Amino acid sequence: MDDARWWQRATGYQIYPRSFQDSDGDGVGDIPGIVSRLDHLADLGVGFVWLSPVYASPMADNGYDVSDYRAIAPQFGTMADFDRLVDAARARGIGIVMDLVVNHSSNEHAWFRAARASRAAPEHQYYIWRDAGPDGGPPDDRRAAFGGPAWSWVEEIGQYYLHLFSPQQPDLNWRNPALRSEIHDMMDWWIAKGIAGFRMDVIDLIGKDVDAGLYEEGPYLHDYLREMHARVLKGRDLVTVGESWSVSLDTALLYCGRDRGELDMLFQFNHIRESWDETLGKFSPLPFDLVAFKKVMNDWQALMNRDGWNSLFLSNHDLPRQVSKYGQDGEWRVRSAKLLATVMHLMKGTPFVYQGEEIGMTNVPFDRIDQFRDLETLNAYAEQTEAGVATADFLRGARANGRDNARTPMQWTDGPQAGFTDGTPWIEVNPNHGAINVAADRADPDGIIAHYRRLIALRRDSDLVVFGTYRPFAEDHPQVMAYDRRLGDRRLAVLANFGSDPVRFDVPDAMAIRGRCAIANAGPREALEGTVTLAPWEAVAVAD
Ligand code: TEU
Repeated sequence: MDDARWWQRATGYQIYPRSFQDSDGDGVGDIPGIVSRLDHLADLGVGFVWLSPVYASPMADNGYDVSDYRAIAPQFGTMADFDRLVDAARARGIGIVMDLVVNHSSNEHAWFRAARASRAAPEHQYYIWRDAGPDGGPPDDRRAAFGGPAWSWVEEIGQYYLHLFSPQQPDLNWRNPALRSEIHDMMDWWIAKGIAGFRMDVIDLIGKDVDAGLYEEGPYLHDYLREMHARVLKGRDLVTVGESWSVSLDTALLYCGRDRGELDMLFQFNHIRESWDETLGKFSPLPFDLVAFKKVMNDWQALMNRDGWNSLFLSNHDLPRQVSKYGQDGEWRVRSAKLLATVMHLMKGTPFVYQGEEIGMTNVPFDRIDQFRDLETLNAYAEQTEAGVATADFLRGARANGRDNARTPMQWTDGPQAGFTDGTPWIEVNPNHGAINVAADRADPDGIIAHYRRLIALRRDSDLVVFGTYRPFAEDHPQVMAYDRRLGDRRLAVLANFGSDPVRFDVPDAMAIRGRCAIANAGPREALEGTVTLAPWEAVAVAD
C-alpha cells in the first residue's frame, strides 16, 4: 500500500546508552560504542532506534534529568560523536529517534538555577512554584513517583517547587508560553541535525492544572500537543511516540487520532499495569494473567482498527525482562522468547524491541540491595523497609519488577563483562552471559535473533501484517492466544501456547486456515483447523 508511512512498516529498537556498549573502558556505555554495534541492528533489519537520553545530565535518573538540552553528556561522548551516529545509522537505513524529556528538567539546568535564585528571574516562571499551605507544609499531598512529597522547599525564595519524580527533576511550567517556545526551538534544532523523530517522556503530564489537582491528562494537554504539532512537527517526515501511563481506551484517540494533529502513536501501559498490585505497587508483582493481558491487547487492537496507530511492546528500560515476566526463562527460554516476539510483532502497530530482548536476556538474580542502582528501587527500599516490609520480600519484588532488570549490560559475548566494557561496569553483568549472548545466539540458525530477523522482514514486506484488520479468538482461554489478520481476501492466523504443558485447542471454524507457514518456533504447520495440539510455548502463524 503506497500510503504507508515509513514507521508503519518499520520496527523500532530501543537503546539504553548507559548499558549498550562501552568504548573507552569507564564502565559506562557511550555513543562511539553504539556506532560500533550498528551492524547488529542493520542485521536485525530495524528501521529506527529510540535512543534513551544522551543529553548533559547529572544522571540522578540516568539522563531523564537533563541539564542542557543541546549538549551531550561527556560520559556518552561529544556532539561530533552524535552527528557521526546519525550519519552512520542513516547509511544503514536506520533513523535516530530522540527521547524528549520535557515534563521536567534537571535541578542543575541553568533555568532552574536562575529560577531558584530569584522570583524576579524570567526563568522562575519556567517552573511550578507555590507558597506553603496553611500549616507551612506543601500546597497539596501529592506524592512523587520516586518517593516522598512532590513538593520541595527552597529557602532562598520561600516557595515550594513541584517535582512529580525526584527532587532533582523539577517540573517545567508548560503554562508559560516562553517555556513552550524554548522547547519548540530546541526540537527544531535537533530536527535540523537529521533525526527521525521523538519519543516523548511522560507527555501525559505536561497539561496539568496544579491548583485543580489535575496532573495526569490535565486540561491543557491537547492544546499543547496541537501547538507543538503545528509549530514544529507538521509537514516533517518524523515519527512521534508519546509515553502515557494514564491514557485509557477513552482518551487514546485524542492523542493519536488521524486528524488530531498531535502524535503518531503512544506507549500505553494498561497491559503492564495488569501485572502488579494497584495499591502495593510494582514491587508487589502479581502472577501473569493471560486472559487479562489478552483483554487489554484485544481492546487496543480493536480501537486502533478504526483510527490511530498502536505501538507494540512488552519491554523497555523501566520494565522487567519480558521472557522472565511473560515467558519462561528456564528450560523454555528460547522458545518462549520467540513466542512473545511472534504474538507481538504480528499484531497491528509498530513493534519496539528493547536491547537484549532479541537474545532473550533475563531478569537479574541480585540478592543484595547494594547491587541495585535505580533510584526508584533504592528509594522504595528505604520507604518500605522503614514501614516494616522485610528486606527479603522487597528484594523478591525488585528482582521481579525492578527497573535494573532491564539495565544490566548488553550481553555481546561469553568473555569478561560480556564484551560490554574493558573496565568495571556501572552495574553488574548478568552472570548468565556465558550462555546468553549475541555471539552464541547469532551462531545458531534457530536462534532468537534469526526469529526476530524473520518477523521484522515479514512486516516490512507484508501489507497484511502492516494493515490487516485484527480479530481475536478464544478470548477466555487461560493458556492460548489466538487471532487473525485480514486484508481483502487474504488472511494470517496466529496461535500461541503460553504454557510449559502441551495444550489441545479447538480451532474456531472462523479461524481455520490452510496455506503456508509464515513463522513458527516449534516446527512448521501448514494448517490450523479442527483440534490442534500445541507444544509447550509453541507459536505459529499460517497464511493462506
Ligand atoms: O517513565 C515514566 C514513569 O512513570 C516510570 O518511571 C514509571 O512510573 C515507573 O517505572 C513505574 O514504577 C519515564 C521514563 O521512561 C523513566 O525512565 C523516567 O525515570 C521517568 O519518566 C522520569 O523521567
